[in-house]
Amino acid sequence: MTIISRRTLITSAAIGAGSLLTGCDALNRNPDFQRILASAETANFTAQRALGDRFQMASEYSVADLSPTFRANGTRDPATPAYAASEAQGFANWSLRLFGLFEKPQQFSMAALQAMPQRTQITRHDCVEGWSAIGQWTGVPLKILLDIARLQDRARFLVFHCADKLGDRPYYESIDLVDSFHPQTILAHRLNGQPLPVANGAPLRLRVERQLGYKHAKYITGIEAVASLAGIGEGKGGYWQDVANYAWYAGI
Ligand SMILES: Nc1nc2c(c(=O)[nH]1)N[C@H]1C(S)=C(S)[C@@H](COP(=O)(O)O)O[C@H]1N2
Ligand SMILES: [Mo]
Repeated sequence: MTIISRRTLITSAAIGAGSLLTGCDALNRNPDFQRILASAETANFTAQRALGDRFQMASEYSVADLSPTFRANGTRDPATPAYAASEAQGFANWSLRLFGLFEKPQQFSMAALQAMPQRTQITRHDCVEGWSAIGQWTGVPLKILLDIARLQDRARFLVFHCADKLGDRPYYESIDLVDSFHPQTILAHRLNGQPLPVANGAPLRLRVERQLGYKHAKYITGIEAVASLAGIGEGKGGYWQDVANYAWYAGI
């Protein structure tokens, strides 16, 4: 659904980015910026908020605000033979594959991801089931990986493929390029200063801080760049969208 023109989008994004976003100059200089705007145009968020708002930062908290324990939800252990074998090795053999519409598809080991620049952020996680928790996450900003792999011109969404299945269906999620390049969107491998627990998505999970809990894919094995979500799962962009009609855009 598009209720505003491309010109309005670009203008409001430039205003939003210019006035609100830390690192906005970097985004404006980013060669992907036009693609980012185009992906937002197809997103079903325009009725809820202006594009400029989407570039704002989520609130960050202090160590004193941390929840005593960070609850786990959904899959707490993928428990497949392959996952168990990797867990037994401390996930030393885990690899993250970037495939689909990339100029230079990539495969990263956990060691390679951990050697990259990291971001640590204390944020509040909001689950639609009615609970919240504040946790400290450390990981590599997704933008760093996208700058290495380079999106092809047609890419509009990133699909996160996960190691767990609910019943016979693999969990998956997707985001547009506004969230993909957002400074707080990271692939986290640490929670509260410790290696990410299995229950919370070890060894690698998405933090996409302007979105509800179910968008934060755990146990990530691959990131696929696509032009459309139509060919993935049943085409609604995520596990819960396909099975229970959850909204694809879950901005908070
Ligand atoms: N792979 C995978 N990712 C997932 C889920 C899941 O079941 N499998 N559940 C989602 C939901 S509904 C929430 S609220 C969060 C829970 O993250 P947590 O277990 O760290 O609390 O993960 C999300 N990501
Ligand atoms: Mo959730």
